[in-house]
Amino acid sequence: MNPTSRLFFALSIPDDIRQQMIRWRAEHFLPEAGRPVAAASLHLTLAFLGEISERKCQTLRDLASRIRQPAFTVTINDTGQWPRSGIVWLGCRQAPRGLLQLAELLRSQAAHSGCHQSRQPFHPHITLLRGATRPVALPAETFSWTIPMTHFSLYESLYENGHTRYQSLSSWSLTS
Ligand code: 3AM
Repeated sequence: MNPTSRLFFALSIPDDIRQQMIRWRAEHFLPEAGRPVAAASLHLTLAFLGEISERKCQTLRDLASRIRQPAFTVTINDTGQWPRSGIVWLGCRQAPRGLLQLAELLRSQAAHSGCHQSRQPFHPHITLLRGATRPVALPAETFSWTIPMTHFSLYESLYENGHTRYQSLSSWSLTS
């Protein structure tokens, strides 16, 4: 790892569901709607940590490893756009309590360790398109993906050859 790294905690999405999501996106959005996020990069962010030192990262890893929380199921059945941030997303009409609790805990541990946390309320989402600053016609929610979340992960955001990719550094189990 570099002396500082751009890190975030997130839930990973199983490969078969990521493939279904990008198929749905290709069927419902014109290419000019925005820049598609690569299938391998689809994830649900829990807490963004920013550019942090190895030491701070180790502190946050230690705290993450002590989290004892039951696994939960996320149903992805909603879509929307935030034109100001240029994001088209997939999300859930009703976020499960376990997801909100996990994000809240990771975000408060991050804040206590000096990682600035947005004041915006946490809105769990999977970013599908970026650069979507013009309003797009949102298709009807003809999908419902049910995902059992059995672990959460720490990711590094790497910018290489003009592309961002996310690399999973560690994962921790949610108890079943
Ligand atoms: O793909 P999503 O939106 O879930 O938007 C960035 C991405 O989340 C978010 O962290 C994830 C990995 O890059 N992110 C980037 N900069 C951010 C910031 N300054 C941020 N979230 C909050 N504040």
